[in-house]
Amino acid sequence: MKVKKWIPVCMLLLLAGATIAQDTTRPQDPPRRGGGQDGKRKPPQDGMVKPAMSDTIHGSIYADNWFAMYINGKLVSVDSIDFLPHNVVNVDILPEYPMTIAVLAKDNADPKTGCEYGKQIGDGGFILKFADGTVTDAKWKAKCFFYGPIDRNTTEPKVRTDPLPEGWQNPGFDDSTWPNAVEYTQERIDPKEPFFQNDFKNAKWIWTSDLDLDNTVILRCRIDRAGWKPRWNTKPDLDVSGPAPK
Ligand SMILES: [Ca+2]
Ligand SMILES: [Ca+2]
Repeated sequence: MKVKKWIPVCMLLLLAGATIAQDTTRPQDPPRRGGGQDGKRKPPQDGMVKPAMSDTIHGSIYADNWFAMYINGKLVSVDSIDFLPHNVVNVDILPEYPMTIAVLAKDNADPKTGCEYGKQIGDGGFILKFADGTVTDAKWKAKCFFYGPIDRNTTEPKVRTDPLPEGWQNPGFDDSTWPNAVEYTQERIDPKEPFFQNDFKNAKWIWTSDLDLDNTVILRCRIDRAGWKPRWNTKPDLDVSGPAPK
């Protein structure tokens, strides 16, 4: 009976060994060349042209402390670490112009007090660069929706919270009356190590006018490319419009 029990265990171990062996021989991701296997573009099927990796651009984003980014109304990236350590998020983006970028960015702040670590006032900061030349700067729009502690009073802290406006992430949203973003120096933000390991050249640190007390902000920007047309003619059929973060 003991022998019978050992047979399945041995088989499992053999299978596990085979899986591990397969994993160790898995090839590295190929360089970004686009098209089908071996980097060769497949011929169109019935006139269909599909987007390839060679149509995508790289993007790097760093937020103090967290962000959710929408492009043309679709959620494309969420900071995978909400608090610490400060991290850089690198993403592939299939750009379509005009391209409206809308970012919900949050400093680490208690919703009831606006403070962190008990009674401390923390600061925010956001920077982004895409390989098409898109960078954060004072041309972006920025508005605060969670402010505090009011008057920097950390003894009896009070906050002001406004609901996020309907459709804030969509291209058609009217942000014409919003203030422009404020640029901050690298010294003022004091970014941590991952920032220096990524390419943010020409990008500026932005936030609203109060880096300390404006704790939740929306940052928006529209990138135009006159005459741009997609190389592909296929459109997604799936629905990825889910509930937006608050
Ligand atoms: Ca703060
Ligand atoms: Ca912070």
